[in-house]
Amino acid sequence: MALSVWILCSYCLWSILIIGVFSVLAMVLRSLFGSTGLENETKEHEAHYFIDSESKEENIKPPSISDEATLKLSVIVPAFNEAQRLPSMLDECLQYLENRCSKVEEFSYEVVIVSDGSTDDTAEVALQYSRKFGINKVRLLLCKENRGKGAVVKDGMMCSRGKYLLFADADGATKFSDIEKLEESMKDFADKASMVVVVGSRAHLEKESIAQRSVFRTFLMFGFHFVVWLFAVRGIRDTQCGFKLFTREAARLLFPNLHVKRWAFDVELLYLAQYFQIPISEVAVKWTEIEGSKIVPFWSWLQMGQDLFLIWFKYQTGIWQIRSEPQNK
Ligand SMILES: Nc1nc2c(ncn2[C@@H]2O[C@H](COP(=O)(O)OP(=O)(O)OP(=O)(O)O)[C@@H](O)[C@H]2O)c(=O)[nH]1
Ligand SMILES: [Mg+2]
Repeated sequence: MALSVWILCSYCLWSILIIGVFSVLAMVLRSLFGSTGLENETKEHEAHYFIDSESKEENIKPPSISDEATLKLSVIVPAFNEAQRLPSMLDECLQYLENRCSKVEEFSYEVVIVSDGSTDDTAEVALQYSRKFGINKVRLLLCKENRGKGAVVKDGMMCSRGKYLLFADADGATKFSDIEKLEESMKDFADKASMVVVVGSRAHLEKESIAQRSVFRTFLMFGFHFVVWLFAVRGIRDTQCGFKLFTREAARLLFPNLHVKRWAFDVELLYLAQYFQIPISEVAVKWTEIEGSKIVPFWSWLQMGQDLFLIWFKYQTGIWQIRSEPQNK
């Protein structure tokens, strides 16, 4: 009797162990070789629609990045459960943009808020602004399931109308008027290149943030810098700032090539920009630490580390192919 119980137990244990090993192996293999086709990405993107602020129906067909620009500036705001932080960011941003419109005749803009799977009132907040400013200026792109910051910034970019495209975080951590500093820097390249990327940077605030943060977060930050340097991007001090400006030509080339859906997408964008030898300029911006970060300490960093490795591995092995032509009709 005792022997048969022992055999049964060890059989169960071995089964669990084998299933566990195979599951882990399957996960690793799926993340290394799983479906990452850009074609799928495009289909996913096509599934989104702008929401009409009056009827609240998904009935406004999005334009395409491959169309000619019809506005000066598009601001893409990824927003996941941001009902609390979004209003003050939008107030500041829209006040600045409206002010500029009234001063400069040829200036025009749109703000594209992209919410995916938010469980709070993020969409309702966005629609309030859309009603107030009109759907031509403020529009909501909605997706039912959560897809990650990288995926939604891509969605927003792919259906923007601006000559210049900025993505800006919904927490309002950056002073919006600092966009002028980015534009100044962009002008420096304007004569030489139609494709330019200008990234906001908090590198000048590093000493301050080290003093404020715990030793553990500082350790993770340096670890992250090292892994970025090792696997993907060299020469950019702050890859993660949520305030980046692109010319339409650069966005047209970079975003269709983007695979990473979560936090490390900025690194992939810069990796691609360096691959295409697109000039990248880093500009210091004002930055305020805002409560309510979506980053989960340690786990988000672990996920970023994995994505950084995958960027290196998948491009090196050719699993991810880079399309060299901009998306044109
Ligand atoms: N739509 C969408 N937006 C997201 C998602 N994850 C993050 N975001 C947005 O990305 C922006 C940055 O998120 P934060 O939580 O401020 O993170 P962070 O600025 O990188 O890090 P902190 O320095 O800790 O603030 C915010 O606008 C978030 O709403 C997501 O899955 N979907
Ligand atoms: Mg933030």
